[in-house]
Amino acid sequence: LSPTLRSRFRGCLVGAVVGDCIGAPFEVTGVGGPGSYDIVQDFVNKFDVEIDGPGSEKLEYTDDTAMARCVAESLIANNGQLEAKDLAKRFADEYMAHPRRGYGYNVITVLKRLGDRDLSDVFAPARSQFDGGGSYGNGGAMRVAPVALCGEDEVERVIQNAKSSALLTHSNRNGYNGAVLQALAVHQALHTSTDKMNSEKFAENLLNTMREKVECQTSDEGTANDNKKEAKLTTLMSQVKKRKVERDDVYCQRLESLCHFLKSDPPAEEVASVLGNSISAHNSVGSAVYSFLRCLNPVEGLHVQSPMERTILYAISLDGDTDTIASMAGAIAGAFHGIESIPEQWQKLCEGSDTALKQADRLYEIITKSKTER
Ligand code: R7I
Ligand code: MG
Ligand code: MG
Repeated sequence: LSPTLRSRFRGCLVGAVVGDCIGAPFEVTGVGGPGSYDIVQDFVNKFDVEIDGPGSEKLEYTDDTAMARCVAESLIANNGQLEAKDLAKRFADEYMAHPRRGYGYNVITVLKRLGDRDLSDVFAPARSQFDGGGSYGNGGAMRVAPVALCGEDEVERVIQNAKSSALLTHSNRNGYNGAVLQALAVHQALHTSTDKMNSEKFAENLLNTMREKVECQTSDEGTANDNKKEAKLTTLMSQVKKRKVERDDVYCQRLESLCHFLKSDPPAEEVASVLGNSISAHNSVGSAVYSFLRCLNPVEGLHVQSPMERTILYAISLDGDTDTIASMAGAIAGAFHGIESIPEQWQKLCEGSDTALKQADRLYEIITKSKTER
């Protein structure tokens, strides 16, 4: 039985929160190399014992959730529409109120400038990052799930809004296109019924959309020039070193590897090295999508109750940027499996699950209301 749309909305936002909260401690310590399932599993197994004990503390959320909340709150306040100015203000206010949530090292410069009341162009601060090249960190992708929930059945709208929401902090093509891919993955998961799921088709469909509607645009301004320069340099270097050349359509490249991996089922180390486990969007979003798809089926060495739990643990086990990869994977998986798939103990233990639940309901009401009015 497929979960209801409301359940999927809830699963998506709560899934993102639990991925962030459970993944966060490992962003600091690491898990000991990709595929170290035992460490993550031992950590989660302690939840049942500790939650009822005295003095049990919640697992705190990080910047991933703090910013996703702003996106959701802004969409709710604007009846499901993405309003860049409003969102910029919320990002800035949130950062000022709680600066110690583990924000990326460079994005804080942008967040401070977004708080400036005289700022006329809210996209300007992001553009001056990295000598004008813009950030390709995964911060645009990690917070984009609420945008996908408001996409209804319009893929174009998902793409446009994901891009705008990311551009407030990430003007590098790989930065905002990572947000687009993550939003498309959530959107597609949300609208795929469980009995019709075919992981290879799911991935191929994402690849086609990215190829036809997103990475095909060669006239893409922004950092196009920097990218060209960078590409030339990369080609030159690789000719010398005879290494792999990274293509311009890096997300299509990742999705091609992903499609191949769904057939070959490589060890976690290979997944982490090819799809990435770092703080850059092009080396993390693919891993989140893969975690969701791979974990629809059992993973040897990972003993869990459900595909949802498996997804979170698997994503964290890839090591590296654990909170963010698990949060993105959790949003996609939650949009597919629904809220019932997330253990209640996890929800209780993860700070901010309750707010995510409420925001999901508000967004669901806005979306269903606008549908019946049309
Ligand atoms: O992308 P961003 O919001 O960071 C998100 C990450 C998540 O893992 C969170 O959990 C949190 O830990 O941070 O923040 P940015 O500062 O824009 O980007 C993150 C990092 O990516 C930067 O500090 C850089 O190390 C790297 N980076 C770049 N490095 C070189 N050249 C991003 N863009 C570039 C670049 O163009
Ligand atoms: Mg974080
Ligand atoms: Mg992170």
